[in-house]
Formats: sequence, structure tokens, C-alpha cells
Amino acid sequence: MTTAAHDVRNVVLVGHTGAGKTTLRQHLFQVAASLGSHVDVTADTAAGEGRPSSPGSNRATGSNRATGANGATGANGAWPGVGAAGGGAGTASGGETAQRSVSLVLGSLRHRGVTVNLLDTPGYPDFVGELRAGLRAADAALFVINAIEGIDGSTRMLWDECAAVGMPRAIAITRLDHPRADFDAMVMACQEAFGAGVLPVYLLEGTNIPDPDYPATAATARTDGAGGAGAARRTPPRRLIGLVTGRLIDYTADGRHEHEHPVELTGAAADARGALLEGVIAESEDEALLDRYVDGAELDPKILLDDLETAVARGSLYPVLPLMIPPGPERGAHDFQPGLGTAELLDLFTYAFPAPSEHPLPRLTRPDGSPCPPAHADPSGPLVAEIVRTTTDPYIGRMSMVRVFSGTLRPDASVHVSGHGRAAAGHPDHEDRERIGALSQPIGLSLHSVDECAAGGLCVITRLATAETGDTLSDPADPRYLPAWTMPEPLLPMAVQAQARSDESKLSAALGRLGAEDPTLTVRHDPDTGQLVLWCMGEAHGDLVLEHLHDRFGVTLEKVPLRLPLRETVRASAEGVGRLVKQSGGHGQYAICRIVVEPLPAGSGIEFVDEVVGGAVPRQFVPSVEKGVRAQLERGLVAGFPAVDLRVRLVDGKAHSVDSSDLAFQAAGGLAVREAANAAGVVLLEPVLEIDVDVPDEHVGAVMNDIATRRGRVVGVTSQEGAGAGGEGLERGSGRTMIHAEVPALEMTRYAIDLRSVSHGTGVFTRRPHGYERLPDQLAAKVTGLA
Ligand SMILES: Nc1nc2c(ncn2[C@@H]2O[C@H](COP(=O)(O)OP(=O)(O)O)[C@@H](O)[C@H]2O)c(=O)[nH]1
Ligand SMILES: [Mg+2]
Repeated sequence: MTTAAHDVRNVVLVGHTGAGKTTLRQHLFQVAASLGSHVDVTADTAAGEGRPSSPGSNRATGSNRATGANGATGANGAWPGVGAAGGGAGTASGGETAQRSVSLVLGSLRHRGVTVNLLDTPGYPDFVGELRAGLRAADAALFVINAIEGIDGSTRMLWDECAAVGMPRAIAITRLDHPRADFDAMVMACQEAFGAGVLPVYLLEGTNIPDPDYPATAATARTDGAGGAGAARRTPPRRLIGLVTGRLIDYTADGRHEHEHPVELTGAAADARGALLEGVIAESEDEALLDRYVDGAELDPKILLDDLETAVARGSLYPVLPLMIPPGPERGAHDFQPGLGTAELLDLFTYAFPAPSEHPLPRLTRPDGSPCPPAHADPSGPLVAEIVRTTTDPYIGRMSMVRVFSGTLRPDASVHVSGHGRAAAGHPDHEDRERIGALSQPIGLSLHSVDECAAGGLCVITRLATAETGDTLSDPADPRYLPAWTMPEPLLPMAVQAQARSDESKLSAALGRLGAEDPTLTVRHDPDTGQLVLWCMGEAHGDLVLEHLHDRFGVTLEKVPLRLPLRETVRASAEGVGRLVKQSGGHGQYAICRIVVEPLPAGSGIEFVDEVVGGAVPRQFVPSVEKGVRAQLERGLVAGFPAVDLRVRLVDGKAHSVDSSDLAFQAAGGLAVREAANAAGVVLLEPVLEIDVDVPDEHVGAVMNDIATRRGRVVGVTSQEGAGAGGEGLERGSGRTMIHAEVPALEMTRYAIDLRSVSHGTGVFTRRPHGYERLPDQLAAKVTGLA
């Protein structure tokens, strides 16, 4: 099965949890099948979450459930995300949507001779890593927006992010069967949020069932907005108006029926058509087309659709489309009813969405960083592919979802694997050579073997040994390196410990495996506190990691309170004497030293000064005293945390010609510094972080107040230009502000979660160590358990 780059569409579905992405993805497969497209299964699967069928056995029509059971064998709940994203597929009632999606799911369908790869992303912020991978693998994004809940802050942010890289976008408005849903109002909300390039390509016609609350006109669109805000509708809409063609499309119990002749559009529908055509023609730069439009002549829908594609591909026009997929009992192929707008959406993918060949390729180098010729989506070009997702199957082993950017990937080929730049997250740079095994494509509930995957395609490779998410695959004869996309940094620390001794031995291998699959998980052993800390994206992510460790690797970890690496220092100057005098019988010990401790400014570390005069402490024993002092400071003075920021002056002492020794002076030094510290008083220091919080202007006040309640200090505020709005020709006033602050780490342990609620999901932050500051006494008692 070969597909040229222009016969593929890679579309990522994005949007809030519950917007309807997964429902839509599953439904579209049935629609494609019912339209007679070459899809012979009626549901799809997660990438790597079905089992490769034996080569050549492209399991056809067969009961989707039967295949599902097969796909679920051994796989159910066994791979990351399976339980939530694909595992349900094997259950009796397609329970996939019953659980929260946690992983990127790839499903492929064919429509009008084009392979459409749908990348379904989780909406929950903990799994933003999966979303990032989906954006990387796709050539266009479909924003799925729920007409009832509207547009949330993170959806706006994501839009801006797509805008920044020129990602083509379209919008599907779902849930239009809800009595309070108002398509026109949602279109306006989208225009307000995303700019004037947002233009409907289909409108909803009220209904063709008489409804006293919502009078329908026979053949025209709502012209007066009467059905707009506030007018509750009891009967779901049944009819669309295609603004390019001017044709009506009915969705009735008998299925979809497109009227043959265009209707004359009036009022709001005519205005919407005008706006769309003007937007398309303006982008086309086609003078002749513009002249025809101005003269009021007929325009060829084919030309318009071509130009629409150009405008969408440029990332300057965003088609909007109404959708309705009422939930209900699953239907078999014979009585399947396509949801309103779904066939139009499939058409939009094929006509208006860009092919991979139009997608500019990320910048490439050779593995050593030296420049190389740019690559294109050319099946006969040099091989450049990237691993966008990794899962592990207990029977098959590692499975890698791969986007081929250039060249053609073939089974059993040798490839060069390059992975760079993620050493900080525990993934050392590597250059390897590997042979790839089978290639497959997820169609239906199983993976189907394919002979090749050409530039622009997405496929699944099994049994790569070293390759991890983000790695580049290329030709060993002339290797390439594609810098991985920016992976989100996990900022929620979760301290854990093994429940049983026996688990400890399995733990590091298990964490290594999970780390290879999940770029958003960072595992650290804190040398200061001795704790094992899993840095996660959020609580749900952390819980999922624990669940996988338990279910897949048989390791049970429990969460324990996070310990912070505190420090001690002295409150004031004081003197101390260390005496070690043991001279009763045999070889004695004799060492006396007098020292003074003095506090130093934060960040000074430890200074040791020898002020002994007249050889009171013989020269050879001064280093011994220093060693003893430093060892004691490292062990702590009262609470067991290393001491810092103080000076120790050795001022006097006494030695014995026979009984003094290095060890004796070390011991005396330790005793002296303890006595001095007791006299001076010891205070605890806590680590302080420097944070940069990036939020939309409207949340600045809330974020600053919140920082104050965390004993933080705001040290600077920088306002930024409205991100992403540039080039879209619209003032959106959505500026963002960067708040720089210093906040005790103790108050920041849950900030990854708390900032989300303070900023309604729109804030992001970075953190780095800033130093140590005195821990307030009332907290010191709490932290150490010492009064
Ligand atoms: N009534 C109605 N329900 C829908 C529609 N689309 C999705 N849903 C329901 O919305 C819920 C969440 O959908 P899901 O696809 O899991 O959302 P996701 O989180 O975006 O993947 C499910 O219970 C769906 O049945 C729609 O058009 N109409
Ligand atoms: Mg989902």
C-alpha cells in the first residue's frame, strides 16, 4: 500500500476534555465506511494499541467487536494509555470515552482516495506532552470546541501557539443538539478569540421539523439571528447550508441528502457567504476571480475550494463547521446514521486541508550539527523520520509511532537513530544503528502491516531497541538529525518509596522503561534528602505513572511527603572549645582547640581561618582541625542539615608531644564547632526558587496575590506583546505578562497544580534554584519536628 504525499492528511484533534474529540474520531470512521470509502472496519484504535495482524491479513469487515477482543488480548491496560484510550474498545459497549483520554491516539481512514490520519489528543493539561507530539506529527489542527462550554484559556493559548508556527487550523463546533447550543454565537465567540480569519464554511439551518420556538424557513438560512442567543431550541438542527456551493444538506433518519441545486442565500447566510468568498479570493491573489466576484458572476466551486485550501494551508483562514453527534446506542453498519456535519468535515479534510508536501519541514542538520541540504516531503528523497510516541507491548515489545518527513521507510531496513539534547531529563545523547522490523498502520482495532511508509505518512514500527520519543531515523549512509520539539518540563515533584524491599530491585529498570516512553516524566534521586522523586506534569500524570509501575512492572510505590534540602547556619558569633583528653594508660589522646564561629552573608559557604599564634596548635594539626570542623558542618549542627554561610576561626589550642594526633584534632574540631554553634544559636535555611510566571494580563493580579501568600517576593514584571496575534490583522488585546519572583521552595511544591487554577489553565512557569534564606522559626519547628 503506497500513498503519495499529496494523498495524505495528518490532522490533530485538539480541544478541552469533553469537547468531543474522541467521539468525533470514532464516528468519522463509521461515516467514511458508510460513504463507501475504502474503510472496512467501523472503529479505530490507538497507535500501537492493537496487535499487528499477520501480514496480509487485512482483516476486513469482520465484526468490529471480534477484532476488538483480539486487539485487546494481552494489551488491555498493559500499555500507557491503553486503559483509557483504547482498552475500552475490547469491552462490550465501546467504553473508550467513559474514561479520560491520557494518550495520543492515531487512527487512519480513507476518504475520496485520501488517507486521513487522525491524531486524537487528550485535553487534560497533565498530558500536554501527548498533545505536543500530536502537533508535531500533524500538518493541520482541528480545534474541537464544545458549543455549551465555549472556549477556555488553554484552547486560546494553544491557538496562539499554532499561530506562532503557522500551523493551519480549522474549527469544529460540537454539541449542537443541546437546547442551549447556538452555532452563530459560537462563531462570533471564535472570531473574537481567534481573529477575523475565522469563517464558517457551512451554516446551520434551523430545522425542518416545525417547532414553535424556532420557526424554520423552507429553503433559506436564518436571516435575522432570531435563533441566536437565548432562543432555546427543542428540536436539534437537521440541515446545513454549504456556503461555497450554496447547496442544502439534510440529515434525516434516512441518512444524508445533499440537494442538487443551489439556493439563493439571503440575509445573514448571504453575508456569511460573502465574507467567506472575499476571504478566499483575497488570499488567492487571483485577479480574474476577484473581477468575476465583483461583477456578481457565477464562481466555479472547484476553483473556490482550491483557493480555500491555499488560504487554509497558509494559516490565514480558519474554516468553521457545525457538528452534532448525538450519543446513542451504537448502531451496526446497516442502520448507521452519520452525525450532522461529519461528511462535510471529511470533505473539508480532503479539499481544504494541506497535504504533507505543503508543510515546511523542521530545520535539519547532520548528527554532528553541520549543515545539510533541506529535505522535502519527497518519497524518493533522503530518509528523515521522527519518533513521536513510544509504547511497550508485553508481547511485541517497544512500538514507535513514526512520522516520515522525507524519503520512504521500508520494513527490515537499517536506519540510523539520532537522539540529542535531553540529557538533563536522563536521556543521554545517542547515535545508533538499528534494523527496523514490521511497519504497520492502525486501521480498525488492529494494526495492519504495510509495505512502506512514504514521506508525509504516519506508521508504527515495532521492536526498535534504543530509539526513544523525539529521536530521528535516517539513512545510515547519510544520517540526519532533526531537533526534537520542545517537550514540556515536569514541574510537580512527587516523592515515592517502594512498599517492599523486593520492589526496589525491579524499580530502576521499570522507571527506565517508562522514561523512554514518556518524555514528560523525569526521575531523580535527591542526594541531599535521599528521596526518589518523580517529577510529573500533574497529579493525574503521577498517579498514572504509579499505576503503570504497579500493573505493568509489579512494583508498588507509595507517595511520601517531599523532603526539602534545608541548611543550617549560626545566628551570631560565639566561641567554642573542643577538648579531647584521654591519657589514662597506654597510648593517650590529646587535642584542645578554641574556635570562633561567625555568620556570613547568604551564599558565602564555609570559610576556615587559621589565627593560631606561637604554635599553640602545631602546624601539622591545623588541617586536622579544619577537617573535623568541616565534617561536623556537613553532618549538621542541630537538625542534621548541612551547615553553610559561616566562618570558623581557629584562635588557640594545645597539643601534647606524644598523645596528640591527626584524629584527635579532628575530633576536637568537631566538638568545638558544635559547642560554638550551641552558644551562637542555630537557624534553619530553606531553599528559595526564582520563578518566571507567564500569564495573560487579566490574571496578573491573582497570580501576584497568590505569590504573596506563598511568602514570595515579586522582583519584576514585564509585559509582553500580544502573543500570536501578529500577522492575523487583528487587535486581540490578549497581551501576556511575565512575573519574576523569588519564592521559598517549600511553598512551591504544588505550584504546578495551583497555578492552573489561579490562571484558569493559562499560566506557565519555570523555576530554578536561587539560594537559601532563613526559614521562619514557626515553620522551622514544623519542618524539623524540633521546638
Ligand atoms: N449530545 C452530544 N454529545 C456529544 C457530542 N459529541 C460528543 N458528545 C459526548 O461528549 C462526551 C465527551 O466526548 P469525548 O469525545 O470523550 O470528548 P474528548 O475529551 O474531547 O475526547 C461523550 O459522552 C460524548 O458522547 C455531540 O455532538 N452531541
Ligand atoms: Mg478524548
